[in-house]
Amino acid sequence: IFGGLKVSPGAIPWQVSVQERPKNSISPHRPICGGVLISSCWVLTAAHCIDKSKELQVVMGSLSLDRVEPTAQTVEVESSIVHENYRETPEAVYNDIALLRLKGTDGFCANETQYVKTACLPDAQLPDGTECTISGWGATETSEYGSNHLLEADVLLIGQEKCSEPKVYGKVLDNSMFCAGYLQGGVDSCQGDSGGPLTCKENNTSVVHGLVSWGDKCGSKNKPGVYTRVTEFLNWIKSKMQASP
Ligand code: 4AZ
Repeated sequence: IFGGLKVSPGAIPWQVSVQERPKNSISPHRPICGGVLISSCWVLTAAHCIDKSKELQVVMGSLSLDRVEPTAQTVEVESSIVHENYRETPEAVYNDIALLRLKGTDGFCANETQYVKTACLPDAQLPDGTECTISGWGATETSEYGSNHLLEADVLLIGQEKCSEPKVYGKVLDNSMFCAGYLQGGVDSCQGDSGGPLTCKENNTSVVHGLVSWGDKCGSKNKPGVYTRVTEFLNWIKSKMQASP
């Protein structure tokens, strides 16, 4: 996160760290992406975070990545479901969404606490200019390797027309994504934040409208962050969650 502030304990309890290691290895898991807890056993993340050859785990309820906090819950990923139309081109990333099914017994995986809670799914898109919050452990203006402490920043939703202007991203955007941030630059998500939440408050409830997906560098003028548009995938999310035994 560029232009961010340290998150206070319990302020973003749906944020998870998605971590990988080679299958059947004894090496520690390595944080690769963010994710969003949407029910006890399901996490939303970006499709481009998923390497099917790796073992994944999810850490919830922790602000720090360099020590295991007493509030942390670590759960293995049982399976990952990548969107069928996920596609990367040199210009953009399309349908960048995946679901992680956590290991657990009869619908019980994450324990809800002050530090671990689910985010709500949206009903409908919000107007351009709405203020929302992004968070993650990704690269910052001072560290390309990311932050040990979870950071957050406020960003504004940018309309599709504005973000498709030639000086911004041009005609590569589709309805599976939207832009958020500031055209003057400075405040943005970055590498390592991918898959993490963009939430907006509706009636004092945080609703996940976006997942960190891509952008041209980070914090640059006329290059805002691009987020997976969760409202476009509500039927996909619900059908995959129902179909999974
Ligand atoms: C990345 O490389 C990435 N500024 C993620 C987000 C943004 C840029 C790059 C948005 O994963």
